[in-house]
Amino acid sequence: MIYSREFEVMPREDLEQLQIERLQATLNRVYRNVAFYKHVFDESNVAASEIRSLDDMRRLPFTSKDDLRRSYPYDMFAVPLRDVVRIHTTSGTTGKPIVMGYTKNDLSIWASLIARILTAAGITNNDFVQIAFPYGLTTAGFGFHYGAEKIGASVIPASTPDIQRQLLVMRDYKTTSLVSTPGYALHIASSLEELGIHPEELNLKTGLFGAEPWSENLRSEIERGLRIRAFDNYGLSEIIGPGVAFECDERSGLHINEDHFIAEVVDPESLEPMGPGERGELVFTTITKQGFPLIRYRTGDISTLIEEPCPCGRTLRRMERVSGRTDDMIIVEGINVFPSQVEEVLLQVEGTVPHYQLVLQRSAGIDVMELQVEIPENVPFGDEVKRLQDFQQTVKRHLDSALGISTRVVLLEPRSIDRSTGGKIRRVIDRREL
Ligand code: DLL
Repeated sequence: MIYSREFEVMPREDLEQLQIERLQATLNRVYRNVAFYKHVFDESNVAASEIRSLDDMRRLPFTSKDDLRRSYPYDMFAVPLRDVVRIHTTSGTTGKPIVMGYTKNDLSIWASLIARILTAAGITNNDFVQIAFPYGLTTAGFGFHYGAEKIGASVIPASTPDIQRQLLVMRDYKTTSLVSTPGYALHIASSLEELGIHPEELNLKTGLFGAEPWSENLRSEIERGLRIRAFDNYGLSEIIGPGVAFECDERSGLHINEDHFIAEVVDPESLEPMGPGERGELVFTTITKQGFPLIRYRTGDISTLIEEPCPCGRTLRRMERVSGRTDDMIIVEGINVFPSQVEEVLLQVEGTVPHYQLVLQRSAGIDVMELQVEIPENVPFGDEVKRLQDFQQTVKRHLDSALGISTRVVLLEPRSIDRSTGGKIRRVIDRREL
């Protein structure tokens, strides 16, 4: 099923024409309304009027996460604040998050993009859609909510991490579609037996999962455990939230909503465009957003574009599922964490040394992040047990509140973390099997 037939199966030539027209309008707007873009366009000697084809886009400067951090909170907004009707931010609370503003029109487009994703997975107004993402500053909960309402589904905003309540709601309210992270879906699947619920008692048919990397293996495991068909969807807060790309019934690559976002894949080092089928960093330009438009935004996500047409009939190009990151960002329970954030927090706690390692594990679908940190050389290990306990708890408290997830903190003897690779500590050991 196709929600926006007019755009999703538009002949490529028309789609590209539409993209270029929308791009030009966006470039003019950001040049006029966002000081950052006026400055960088002038500096790179490029005028919006000179960008007449998609190839010309290469002349435009990139936008990075750091540019957005520097614009905290509202400097990238391209409309007066009175036109902004919703604010969301990126996850992780250390330092300054990136703040996004949406106009009424942005929200309406966003809902229609989510409606596409749901429709492509076969979800209709006959479905009960249980949204198990948090409803709050981050984009997932509200993003999915309005899209599901738009197609007339019965929306269950079950924004609770409490797995038992989640499952009772699912069983008693006859949920047919689950929207969550893949990790959470696995967690639900593994809890069924424990709570004495048989998958047959549930009415679940479909799952829509995203916000973190996952694999075909994990897909099969979730499908078996919950007896559903599972679909991948991709997005990022800065570009809109969920709603950037989605799987259709073929489930071989994710269709990018190219009538709203222009996708490129570049070499993360040279920033030159990659050839067809080559892996590189995904870069997006928003071409309809009013509140928070972005030009050539570097996502840090690694993927490739699939040029072959999809048997489903959509002409929107596909991207392969995201296979990694160009930086060291990790996603734990749907929350984006940078080791540098952890380091920042550690350094704020008196007496810590920045010799640490993050070890990630997944048990019964739950991600566990353990921070292993060496105690300073001048505190003899084993001494002053109480002091060490206090220290451990202080580190944990700071970390939990800064990252928004619960971290296990383990203290180690000085110089006990492996430094065999050139004296350097590997900051992240990811033992989760995705
Ligand atoms: O995760 C938006 C979202 C919510 C997408 C719900 C899908 C479903 P952020 O918190 O800003 O936004 O995180 C964005 O998460 O750059 C990727 O690294 C990663 N990511 C998102 N979806 C996928 C996916 C939301 N399907 C970052 N596969 C992105 C792999 C994903 N990674």
